Amino acid sequence: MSTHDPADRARGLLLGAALGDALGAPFEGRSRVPEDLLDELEAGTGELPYTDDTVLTLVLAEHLLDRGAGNGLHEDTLAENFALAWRAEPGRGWGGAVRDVFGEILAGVHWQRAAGRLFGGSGSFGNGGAMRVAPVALVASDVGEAAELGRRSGRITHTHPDGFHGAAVQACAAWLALSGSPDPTTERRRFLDVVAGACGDPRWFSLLEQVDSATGVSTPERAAELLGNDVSAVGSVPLALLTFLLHPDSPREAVRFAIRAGGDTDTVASMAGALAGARCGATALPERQLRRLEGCSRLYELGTELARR
Ligand code: F2R
Ligand code: MG
Ligand code: MG
Repeated sequence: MSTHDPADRARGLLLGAALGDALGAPFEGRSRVPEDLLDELEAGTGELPYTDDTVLTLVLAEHLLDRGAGNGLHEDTLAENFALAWRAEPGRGWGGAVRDVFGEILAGVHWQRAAGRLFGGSGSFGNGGAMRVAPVALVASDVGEAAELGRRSGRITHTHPDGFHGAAVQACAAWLALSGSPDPTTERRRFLDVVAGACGDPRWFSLLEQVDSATGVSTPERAAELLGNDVSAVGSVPLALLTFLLHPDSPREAVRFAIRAGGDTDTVASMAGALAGARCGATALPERQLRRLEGCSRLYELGTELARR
């Protein structure tokens, strides 16, 4: 159920993202995730550690808070902070190429050059820009600004258009989920059209059309067959948006659906969890799971502080 409390929504966005990441992480790379394994994880009592997705989401959220209202982001500082976070915690399950970018940044290479020369100069099309982008929705004043901040924060490591437009799409979806309009329960098509319009890239127009066509699916497996579930932005952001549109009023169901679709489970569940968490608020997240979530208090505080700004 949606909430009208902005602070609850902001906390829901950050905590939903982290919870999706932490619950999805044990299954990352599996083609299928049986329901009983997921039930077992949910019913457990141990800590739920997060991965690279949340490490970078935290860095971006802290950066936006430091910058203050209306000041957007500062790429050089953010690039350095991303790289320092990688160096501090190299065991968080990072993408293969992005580690090289961070290493080069710390060696003094400018982020534009380090990211731009990946893959023979085409840049990374991975979902790393999209997986960390949701906090920009907390400072953007409209969906257009969310798209712009999404593209700019994504380009720091992902210079391939698929990579940074993917970040813009997830940023727009997070902004709309926070704002509550268009309503994803009654205006799915309009929700996707606004995201596509704000992103403005023709490739994403057609990918979002495919999301619209997939809203009739009945299983996560079929959703993954139709939209993909891999580490590329085009193979994961559409699945995250579909997941949210199918379960807008239940962050728990959204996260479960994303994980059961297999593939890049931590990342798709994190992106879908951010969207459903933003709409429904932290109060709609399973309390038992939040108590087990690594970094829960810091994420809660950051949400509160960002909402205050
Ligand atoms: N890396 C992982 N998971 C695997 C290891 C986890 C294991 N449990 C462990 O603990 O070690 N997950 C994380 O990576 C994804 C985000 O990746 P990101 O940040 O986009 O990284 P990168 O390296 O830029 O891209 C990922 C891969 O995509 C392929 N690729 C990208 N652009 C390409 C291009 N232009 N041409 C060809 N291939 C390209 C490469 O294989 C990259 O390594 C998230 O899932 C996060 O959870
Ligand atoms: Mg990860
Ligand atoms: Mg992942």
